Amino acid sequence: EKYNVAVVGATGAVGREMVSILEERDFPFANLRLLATERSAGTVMTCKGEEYVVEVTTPDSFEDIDIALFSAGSGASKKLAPEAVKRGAVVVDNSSAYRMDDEVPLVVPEVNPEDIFEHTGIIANPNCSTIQMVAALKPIYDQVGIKRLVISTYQAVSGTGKDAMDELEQQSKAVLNGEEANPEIYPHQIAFNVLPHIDIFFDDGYTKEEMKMVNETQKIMNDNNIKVTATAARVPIFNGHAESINIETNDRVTVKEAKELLANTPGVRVEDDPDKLKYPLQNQVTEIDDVLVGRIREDHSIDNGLNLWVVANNLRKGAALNTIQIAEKMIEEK
Ligand code: A2P
Ligand code: 11C
Repeated sequence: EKYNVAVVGATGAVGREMVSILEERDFPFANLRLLATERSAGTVMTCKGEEYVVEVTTPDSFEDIDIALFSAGSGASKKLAPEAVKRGAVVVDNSSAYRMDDEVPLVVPEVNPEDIFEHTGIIANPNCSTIQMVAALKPIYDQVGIKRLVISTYQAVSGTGKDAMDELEQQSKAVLNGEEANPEIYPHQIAFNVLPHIDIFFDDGYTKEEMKMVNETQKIMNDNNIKVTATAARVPIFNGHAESINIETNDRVTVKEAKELLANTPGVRVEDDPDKLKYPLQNQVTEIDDVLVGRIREDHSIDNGLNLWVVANNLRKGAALNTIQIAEKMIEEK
């Protein structure tokens, strides 16, 4: 069977990856509609050897569409996803608009694939930093249980979008030339700097990005007893998120056991050989779809604890790839 597929936000940092991944994985589409705003309408993009002209997104864009992949920000999803559903499409949404909605499954196919089939029109794709974390945690959770997580993230500017990638490039050149950096997308200079600030601040001092890691993790793992606390930082890297994850488990897991569990998990690759200076690196994941895990150590400060360094391509596993894997699972069972 073939499906009519729309990509909303096709010209964005994630949307472009979606179009490449539909081609790479030979997604069974009959027709493909690439959608954005008037800013990029008319842009020609290719997929599986065919050229497609990007169109302005309107409610009628979803006539005859079976699957609509959204990555155009939560404003666009709030406005347009219901229009797509009304016209019979299933929406897989990469924005934060619907993630915590009780009606909407929030899915990482390696963790909770069964939730896909509970959808009522919309399936949400989690935040990038949550996806790579839960993919690595799932085998440990299943084996020994997880009580508490303490996370620090080191997130690339591609998470913000293509304008932020341009800003990092321009500022880096400017600073090296002894010129002013002129922040526009971020509130401070991002080149040669680290900003402990991603998304908006709440009254209690946490950012929305940090709270996504708390709430989304509990929802995906279907366990509100997991305690989670996070600090999310933006680093001057174009693509690839890293995170330090401290895990307090219910029962002890040794380094050897943890390595074996992770090595046998689809979608995860262990990169951990300190003797050979081998550990996950952000500049490694441009061409790698797996979630890389290394620096696996027992936390000697508590009875049952583990430390991990986890790296993944935030535009692919963190966004476009996970979205398409959800769509693949959904149609696979039919
Ligand atoms: P456009 O290129 O026309 O601005 P990024 O996250 O890299 O900034 O990309 C955002 C993507 O979402 C772009 O493809 C952008 O289109 C698209 N987009 C933004 N707002 C809307 C909207 N209201 N409706 C449809 N697409 C949108
Ligand atoms: C970032 N995690 O790196 C964000 C990007 O909730 O989908 C994705 C925001 C979201 O800035």
